[in-house]
Amino acid sequence: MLDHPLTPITFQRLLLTGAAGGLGRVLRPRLKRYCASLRLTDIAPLDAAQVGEECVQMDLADAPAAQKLLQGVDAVVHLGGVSTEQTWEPILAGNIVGVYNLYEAARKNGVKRVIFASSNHVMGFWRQDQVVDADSAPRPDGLYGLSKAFGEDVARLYWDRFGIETLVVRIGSSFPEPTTRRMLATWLSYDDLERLVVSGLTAPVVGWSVIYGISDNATAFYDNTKARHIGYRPRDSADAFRPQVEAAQPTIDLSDPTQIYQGGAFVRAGHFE
Ligand code: NAI
Ligand code: 15L
Repeated sequence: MLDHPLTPITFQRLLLTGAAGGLGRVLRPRLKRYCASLRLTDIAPLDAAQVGEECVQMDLADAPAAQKLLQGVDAVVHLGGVSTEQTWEPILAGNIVGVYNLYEAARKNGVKRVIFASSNHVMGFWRQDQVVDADSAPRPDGLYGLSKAFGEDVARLYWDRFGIETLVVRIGSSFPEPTTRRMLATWLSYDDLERLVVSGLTAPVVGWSVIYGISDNATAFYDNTKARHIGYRPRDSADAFRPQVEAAQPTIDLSDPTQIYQGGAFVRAGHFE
């Protein structure tokens, strides 16, 4: 948690989807400081609502429930959905139908901005010796990455056609610490996650923009130059963890696709095996 919030309270009501998940639990107390009311939702049970919170347990694949969920919301931080490589059915429900329902509900309720938790796995089949930016072509590494690419396109359609702004955040690896060589490139600290989400919520003009969700990592294979207008300035870095990570993983096997491609283990994961 940042010592001081980045801005005074800005929003009347923010919606956080995926609030029972790993990053949802991280952002729940942090986002409260930026809004009068925080609406939390997940398909899984949520911890009881505290003062200034509302909890709604629902499936994003349920269109009428999504319609109700978005009522009276100023902006959405959309983390909900499947977050790993899985079979098609849950991905279809959470990440395809769910994201469509969310944007339809945003349109019908006049919600103007979404922070969409996309993933580095939209770009997973680029190699780790290539640097990609916001305009590089998507190369999903599985059904999960493909579903996030779909979500990014839904967001773009709703910007082009209806003026709903989205910051697409292709999150790298947001965990307490980087633990692998790959994570030295992809790591996003929780404090930088908060900085990034709040930058996206408060930037004057977002349109439809793509940013990679990473800390200030020396070996990043992502270039965020084209997202300068978001005003995100990471303050943490995976570099401080480099000695311990390299000691734990002294060599890299250049014949192993999971060590060559940006998507890491995801390039081999899932039902294709
Ligand atoms: P998580 O799996 O812990 O949380 C996702 C939440 O979404 C879960 O609580 C789950 O119950 C909920 N959910 C799943 N299907 C749903 C449905 N049909 N309706 C409503 N809720 C549903 O994942 P995590 O790590 O918290 O990630 C949050 C978001 O960020 C996800 O969208 C993930 O794809 C994305 N992301 C996370 C990264 C990370 O390093 N943690 C990296 C890249 C992307
Ligand atoms: C993701 O998209 C996942 O949601 C997360 O659990 C990590 O696996 C992350 O990517 C990663 O690539 O490290």
